[in-house]
Order: sequence, then C-alpha cells, then structure tokens
Amino acid sequence: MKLSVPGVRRIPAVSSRFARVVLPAGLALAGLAAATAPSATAAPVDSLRPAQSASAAVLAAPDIPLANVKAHLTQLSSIAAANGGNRAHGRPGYLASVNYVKGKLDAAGFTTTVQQFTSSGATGYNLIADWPGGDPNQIVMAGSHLDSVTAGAGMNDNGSGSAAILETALAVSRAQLQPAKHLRFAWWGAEELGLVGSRYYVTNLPTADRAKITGYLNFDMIGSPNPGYFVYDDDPTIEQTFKDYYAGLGVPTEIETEGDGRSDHAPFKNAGVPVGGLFSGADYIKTAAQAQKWGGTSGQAFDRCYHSSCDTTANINDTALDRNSDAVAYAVWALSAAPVPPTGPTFENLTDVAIPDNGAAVTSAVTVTGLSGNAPPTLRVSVDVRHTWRGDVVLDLVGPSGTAYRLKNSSSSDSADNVIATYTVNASSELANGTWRLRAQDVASQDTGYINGWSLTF
Ligand code: DTR
Ligand code: ZN
Ligand code: ZN
Ligand code: CA
Repeated sequence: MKLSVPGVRRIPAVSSRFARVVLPAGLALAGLAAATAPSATAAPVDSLRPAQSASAAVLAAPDIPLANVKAHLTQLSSIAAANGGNRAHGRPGYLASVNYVKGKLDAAGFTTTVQQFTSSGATGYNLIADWPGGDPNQIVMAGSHLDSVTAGAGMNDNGSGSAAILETALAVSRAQLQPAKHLRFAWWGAEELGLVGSRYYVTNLPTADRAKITGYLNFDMIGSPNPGYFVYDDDPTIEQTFKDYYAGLGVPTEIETEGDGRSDHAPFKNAGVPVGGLFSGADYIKTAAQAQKWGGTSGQAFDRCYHSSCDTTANINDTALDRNSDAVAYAVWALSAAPVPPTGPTFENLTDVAIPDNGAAVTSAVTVTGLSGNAPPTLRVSVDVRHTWRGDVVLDLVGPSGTAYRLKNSSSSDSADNVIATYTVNASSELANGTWRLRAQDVASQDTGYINGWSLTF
C-alpha cells in the first residue's frame, strides 16, 4: 500500500504509522562505508536478548506466506516422487532436495556452503547459508534436517521445518534485513540416522566459532496433522521469545520435554550453545486435555504418519505450519536485531518520486528544524523504495553539507524486489538542522520503480 501523505512531516518521537514501514531501529549498515564521510557505525549489540518488546518485534517480523511454504513442500514432494519415493540420506532424492534449497538461496543473495560427510557408506550433505552482514561474533542460527526416512517423502518430518526456515531466509532477503547479529541457516543431512549431519557440523566447527553462536533454533516437525504447540525448554531467552509469539496469538503452548536428544539441537546444546525450537508432535498420543486447548483428536497421535509412507503433503495441518512458520520469522527477527535504542524525533517525506530507468539520480528532501547541535553517530535512515530487480538501485543519504553517505550499492545479482530497510549512519559531522536528501539512482536498464517514502530518526 503506498503511503500517500505528501510533503515533509515531523512526527512525534514514537510514530506508530511509519512503524509499519520501518524495520527494527538500530539496524546497522552492512559493510557499506559512507561516501566521503566517516563510515557508518553498527549499533551496539549485547548478549542473546530479544531486541525489542514482544509487540514491537511482532511488528517488525513479516508474515511468512503459507502458500510459499507449501510451494516448497510441493517441490520436495515432487523430488521424492521422482527419486524412488523418498529424500533419505544416501539416496538421490536427498541431494536433489539440497540442490533445490540451495538454488533458492543463491538467487536470494545468500552465501551458501555444502558440507560433505560420510555415513553408513554414503555421502551426506549439510547446506549452510549465511546472510551477508551483521556482527560475525554474534551468530543466530536456524536449522532443520532436510532428510526423510526411506519409507516416504517426509513432508512433516521434516519438509515442514525445512520449508519454513527456507521461506524465512527468503523473507530476510526480500526485506534486505540488516540485523545487528549475523544470520545463518542450516539444512542438515542424515538426522534420521542419528543426528549425523548436525553432529558433524558441530564437531568440525572450531571451538572459537561455536562460541560465536548466540543461539541455535531447531525446527523438526512443525506441521503435524493433529498438532500440538510445543516449545523447547532449553535456553530461557529463546523459550520466552517463542512463548511471547504464541501469547500474542492467544495460543497456549506446552514445554517440549522429551525432545532433548531427539533432534539436531542436541549437538549444539552439548557444545554449550544456547538452543531452542518448536515441535508440533510425532507419534505420541494427544490427550483429552490437549485436544481441549488445541483442538484436533484426542487419543490419536500428533502425527500418525510419523516415519511412514503416508507422510505426504496431505499430512500437514496448515494452521500449525502457518503459525510455526511465522514463529520462525518472529524469533529470527527478534533475536538477531540490535537492542532498540531510544527513539528521537523523526522527520519523513512520503511523496512518491519516480526513479528513471538507467537514468539520472533523483532526490527526496526532508527539512529538519528545531534540533540543536550535530546529528548523532547513529542516525537512522528508514527507506521504502518500490523497485523490481532492486540490484539496479543505488541509494545515498546526502547531508545538509552536501556530503553523501552510501546506504546501498547496486548489485547485478540481487533480483529481488523493493528496498525496505533501516540503515544506521554516522552523521555526526553534519549539523542536525537543514535539508537532508535521499538520493536514488537506477544504474541498469529495465525494471523501474519509485521512492515511496523515507524518514530520518535522530
Ligand atoms: N526425532 C525426530 C522427531 C522427534 C521426535 N520427538 C521429538 C522431539 C523434539 C524434536 C523432534 C522430535 C525425527 O524423527 O526426525
Ligand atoms: Zn524423523
Ligand atoms: Zn525429524
Ligand atoms: Ca532498471
């Protein structure tokens, strides 16, 4: 929806309206030095603490479209059908699954790595995907095992988790999220043989690198047909983050107690990494009390197709998959963003400005008045640029002095749409009052767009 209020507006210190466009404040400029001015600064970051209150983080994380998650399941189902009916370790369906997921991530701008290992005489593969930027010494990881058992396609176990974190990763790319912490996603091989892939990853990760992982989030079976809503009872901060999400939905949760050694969070936990996760249930039986609070069928397994050939795309509860996919995004956004600094006055301009295709730069101006002294070293620039193939677009902030601060470079590979992001710029050499400009230029032919709106928060 285009924000159509014309002209420059100063909005009070905390603006709810513009918040819909602005991602969590304090997100750092990822490695782009400001042009001809002191470089941008990363927002201060501390331990594994959700960056914002539950309600604010819910505002920042996007909805994960269920249709997109199910489209990934359909692809994984087709892969199984074309490869002997499964996606098991050592079978062609597993490597085909890895290649599907990798292709999506490469196209979205992730740095992917395929880690090989051997188990039961067959080659196994872990797929690791890093989102460029963020503090490399504070890594938030989300993982799911991608392999199925040999009996079937493994749609709930664990296409559900794999598809949910894939779509969350793609949402990170669509948002051009620039969290304070580094984001890493992982799809594990040979979990069904005994957590083999994740154990191999953790074992081969240098101790110093393990210590950088501030949280590992595990998602194994999150779309069970007779679902429960279980939260791992491991790291209290991660556990609370998920509980906050479900409290926001008014959905009761239970602690997942019997999962300790039963999925890919176990090797991380054993290595001292804070872990958490979600689970919708496997072969255990739903009680009457659980059916009372969650619906579904008491006296029946949460997933009666667990490790069976009937674990197909029909073996998924859409509500559980939708809620849990959104919970993945909520936790990834909340646990990787910087702590929200106090918000000062915000000035915005919501007038659309067309960006000529492969043409001259255009600007949108904001006149700041009523402030004293210089701008802060953590000036937050929130932009909303609608543009297909956003790799065409270069964005700069131009201060009252005329100095340009690079916000976003062009990219020949970033084919995703729109730049909706918040950058932190060290503008302390600029007087706060004066005319500031967002400068946009399309530097490649085809694909066009416009500045939909932008703001400065001091
Ligand atoms: N071991 C997982 C399924 C599973 C069973 N219980 C739990 C508890 C928590 C997470 C996962 C599970 C598998 O078969 O892949
Ligand atoms: Zn399993
Ligand atoms: Zn599983
Ligand atoms: Ca273009």
